[in-house]
Amino acid sequence: MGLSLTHKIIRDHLVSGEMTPGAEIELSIDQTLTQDATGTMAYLQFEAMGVDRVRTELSVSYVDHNTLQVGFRNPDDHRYLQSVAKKYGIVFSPAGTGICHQLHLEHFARPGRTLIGSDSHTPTAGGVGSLAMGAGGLSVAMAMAGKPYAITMPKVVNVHLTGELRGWATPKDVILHLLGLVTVKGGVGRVFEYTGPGVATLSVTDRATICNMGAELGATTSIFPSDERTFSWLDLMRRPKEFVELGADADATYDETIEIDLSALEPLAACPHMPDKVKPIRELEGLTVDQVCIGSCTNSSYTDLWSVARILDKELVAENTDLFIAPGSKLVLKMLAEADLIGSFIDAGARILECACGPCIGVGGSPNSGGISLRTFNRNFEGRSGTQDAQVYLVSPLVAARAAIDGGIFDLSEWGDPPYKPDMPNNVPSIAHLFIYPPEPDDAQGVRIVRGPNIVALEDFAPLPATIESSVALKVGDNITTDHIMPAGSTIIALRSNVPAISEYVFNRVDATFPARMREAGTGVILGGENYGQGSSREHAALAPRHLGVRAVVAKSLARIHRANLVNFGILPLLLADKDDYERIPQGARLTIPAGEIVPGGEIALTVEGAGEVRVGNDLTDKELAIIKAGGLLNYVRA
Ligand code: MIC
Ligand code: SF4
Repeated sequence: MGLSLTHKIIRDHLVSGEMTPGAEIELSIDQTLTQDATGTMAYLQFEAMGVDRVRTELSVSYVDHNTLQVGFRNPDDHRYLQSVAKKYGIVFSPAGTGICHQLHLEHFARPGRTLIGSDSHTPTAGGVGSLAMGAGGLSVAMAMAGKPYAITMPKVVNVHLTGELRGWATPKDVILHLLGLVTVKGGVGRVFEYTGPGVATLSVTDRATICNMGAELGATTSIFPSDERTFSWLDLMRRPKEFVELGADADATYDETIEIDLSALEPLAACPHMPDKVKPIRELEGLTVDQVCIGSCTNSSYTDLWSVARILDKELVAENTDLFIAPGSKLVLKMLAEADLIGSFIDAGARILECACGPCIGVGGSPNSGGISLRTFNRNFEGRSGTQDAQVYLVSPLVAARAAIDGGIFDLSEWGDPPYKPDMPNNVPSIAHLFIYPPEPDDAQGVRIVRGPNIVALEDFAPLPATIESSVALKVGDNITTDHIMPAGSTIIALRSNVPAISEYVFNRVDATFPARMREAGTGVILGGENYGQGSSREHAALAPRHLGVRAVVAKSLARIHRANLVNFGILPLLLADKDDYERIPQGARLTIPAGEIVPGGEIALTVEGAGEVRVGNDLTDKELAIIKAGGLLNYVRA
């Protein structure tokens, strides 16, 4: 029986377990990446492991999320990250060089390699056939220490592409279409593997856009085969020797199949406030737009911005609209400059931002009150832009550029022919000299780690008690994101290396009294709906609640990375055996959890004041339960 590409890469990296969907497997990890917002904590944890140098083939530390440097905090973090990279054998990408996923695709991602990154959009590297997954910082630290990465063996979905994109439809619309089809929780426990004749019509950056936003499906990852288009990309990126041809066997079998006819797609938008609230652009005709943002790890490649430059050429951004453009990397910026395309951005009145995440994570570029913002990004969660009542729509760069000139979505029939398909230039310049490579091990010995006052030491967590006497500190609904649990934005994200300080913002936009109430109660339990913890990989969404005393999350279902982060920090992830019981449990109810009775896969009865017994199960492995009992992964490893 033939194998899918996913199965082949997993087979080649399998350390333990069997390739049966649902089984726990451990994979050896070739590459890791971190970014500054999750990196400080990941490296503090790596330091605590006492390993003298990273054991991976390649580890890269990017600074891209928080580059505003309002006050000393971010620059202190950057200095810390740079010194850690130097000491432990990690490549360092300084602030402003670009967004981690775009840079990794250009410079380091390799077909057939495993990659984990402390950022949920790490699957972007699936565009070159790398099996790339988002993970919590502690999991990445473990991989840097040479430990395997544990996941649940996913189902593999064959996304069979036929036809070719036409008109204003772009790769962004492929993934938006899929999101509309399967929703933000439809990808949990699955890898989306793209096959079929339509694959050859997509470039590596097109493929990267699709893999990137596969994160919004809740998927373990997404992957494309490594073919001629991959070779052209690696060749242009001056890495032809890193090419290997890779794909599924002709008779590969899959757990599920989804057919997409690329020729039938039309431009789409994800409407406020969820990436799966997808509608055709034509249904938005008449929408006036206050702001347009072009960039982010989803759509900031040269080809994306080439199209934007063509649309903006000899045009002016509408008076009522603000246009931001953030190229994904300095390589993209340099190519645009060499092709003489930056001029059209300037003349059109665009605001050109640093090559960084910026507005995507609410670090600058927030919309006006109640503003309508069209963004080429991947997430439009309520409040994420930094403006609580803004209405954010996710669209392709083509639609975004057009709307910037028109001041909204108007007169679609007059849009004419789109400037698609752009090509890469024949000669791509290099920015390889901007990465800071670590010295040889002997020369790294004496490197001093720079710790400013914002770098706060890790705290020790107590083991799990046999009985948890607590109460429901907060009851939330379905699809709660990590942006709800631990918001970002320039003020809060600057506190990522300071857990006591950042904990004051847990659930800030849901219930600002949460931290104070937790401090008073000492411990607490969160009651969640479906897909609790979707979105980012930020482990602070587990770590900060743990700091405040959260000992368990009881939910209808949990998102993959967040569930892993809960385990890593010793919080029990419990699943309601009967989802209807959710209605019976009010916020504030006292409850008793007989934690000592929990066995992997088994059920226990919680005693809930006023509701009697409520049965909860779990999908923990023996090892995960042992980690939680120890009070978290660091304690477990130390023991
Ligand atoms: C995001 O897009 O939400 C982030 C910011 O990149 C996060 C990581 C973080 O919170 O630092 C992610 O996607 O994992
Ligand atoms: Fe950065 Fe946004 Fe991509 Fe997250 S989704 S890595 S914040 S650009």
